[in-house]
Amino acid sequence: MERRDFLKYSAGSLAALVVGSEMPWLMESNAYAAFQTPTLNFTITDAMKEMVTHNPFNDARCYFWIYKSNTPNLLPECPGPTIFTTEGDIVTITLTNNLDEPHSLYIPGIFSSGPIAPLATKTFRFRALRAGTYLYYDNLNAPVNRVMGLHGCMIVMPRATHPGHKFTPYAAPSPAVQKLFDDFGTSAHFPGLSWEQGDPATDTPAFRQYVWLCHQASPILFAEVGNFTAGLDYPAAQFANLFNNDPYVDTFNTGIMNRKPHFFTISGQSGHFAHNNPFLCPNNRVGEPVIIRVLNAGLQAHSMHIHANHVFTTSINGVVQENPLWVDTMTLYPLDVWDWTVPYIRPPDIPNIRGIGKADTPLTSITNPGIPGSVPHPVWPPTEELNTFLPPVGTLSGGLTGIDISCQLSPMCYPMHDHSEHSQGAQGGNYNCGLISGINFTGDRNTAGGVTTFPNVPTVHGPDGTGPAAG
Ligand SMILES: [Cu+2]
Repeated sequence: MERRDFLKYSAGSLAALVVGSEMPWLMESNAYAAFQTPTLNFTITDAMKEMVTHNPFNDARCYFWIYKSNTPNLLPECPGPTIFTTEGDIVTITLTNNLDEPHSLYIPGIFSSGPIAPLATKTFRFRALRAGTYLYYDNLNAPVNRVMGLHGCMIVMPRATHPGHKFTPYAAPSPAVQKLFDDFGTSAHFPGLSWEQGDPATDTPAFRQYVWLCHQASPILFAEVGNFTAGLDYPAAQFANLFNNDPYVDTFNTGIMNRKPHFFTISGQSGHFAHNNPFLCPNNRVGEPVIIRVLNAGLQAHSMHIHANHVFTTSINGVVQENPLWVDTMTLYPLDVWDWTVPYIRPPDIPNIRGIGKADTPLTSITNPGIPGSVPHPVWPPTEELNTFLPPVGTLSGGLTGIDISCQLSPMCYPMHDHSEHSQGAQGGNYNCGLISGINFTGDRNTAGGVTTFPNVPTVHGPDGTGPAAG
């Protein structure tokens, strides 16, 4: 089989397809690179993907099976594209199987293609029955086909509105969930915008939402599956056992690597490429609540710990919660699907030089003494970070180039990481190579100076055009 593509890094699987009726809730949001398409047209095929380095010098590749959208301009990725549709819409989908064994597309509670034979093409229609978050995947030879990469996220937005109430992600929200969304932007503890509200003045989209689709990838086992006898399914029990239990081998002395996952991804990216990616990692101000759709397409659990804000778990596996848990850590089992609603309240543990949790006191910047414009200011809104550079502006790298290596501490970045520590080092690498993302705070829309104006930020750039000029 010699048709495998090499996947190009495409800004982190933000690629989204909008299918069905017009959806102004999405179209007015410039945060999503969404392609409107009347029908879905997927080819089930294979691909090689660069996993963590994104450079040609020490690349780290993995073989995948993927749902490749045939929509022009949409780069193929693993996971498959995020599908947006609206409750009640009828979706037409054409599936072509380019692999050597039967494959399928399955959406729990909504659609099942059944087996599609090698080189066959079939067209189906289904109705997006119920608003919510869905994992779509190949349910044949479970869990092999899904874990090999044949999966993606589908979001069904509700059509119904509830007069006198604000918009939620659900057609029939529980009273508690409805109250939560009604409170955004109107109650003392959630000042700012409601979820459905945008603000062009601050480039804030309405209906802010993100997808964290977790997955684990084993380059050794996936290659073994790809090279397995054509027309035969790789034994599923053997796959699951090797994926989770293959014993440790001394890679350094043997040159052999074991068949456990080496890469742990959120929406196809890990480490820096997941954590500092504006399409995966929310960048918002206090007062701009967001939804994060959290899914697990893999075969290992992740204990997702989010910093800065506790989040409301408004839906678990399709069930809108009567009493949404307010959590900072929650275990995501294989095939789990949640909605996390992040209130984007002011983080309670803002450090200043008096310690964490101390009352704000106007303070003189001690990190950049002598910097013009460095004036006394509190730590919130985070103008402190915008005006703080570590090391201080003007610090030159030693000897050769003399580049200014100061780095601006903005935005305020809080991690979401996995307390199941196996996912945090990839290939024995450092902590930030694994399954990690986060949420960023770029200001506080309820505080003067926290919305758009940061008068203390130096705007002059250095001679190389990339860093701030000294002084
Ligand atoms: Cu933690």
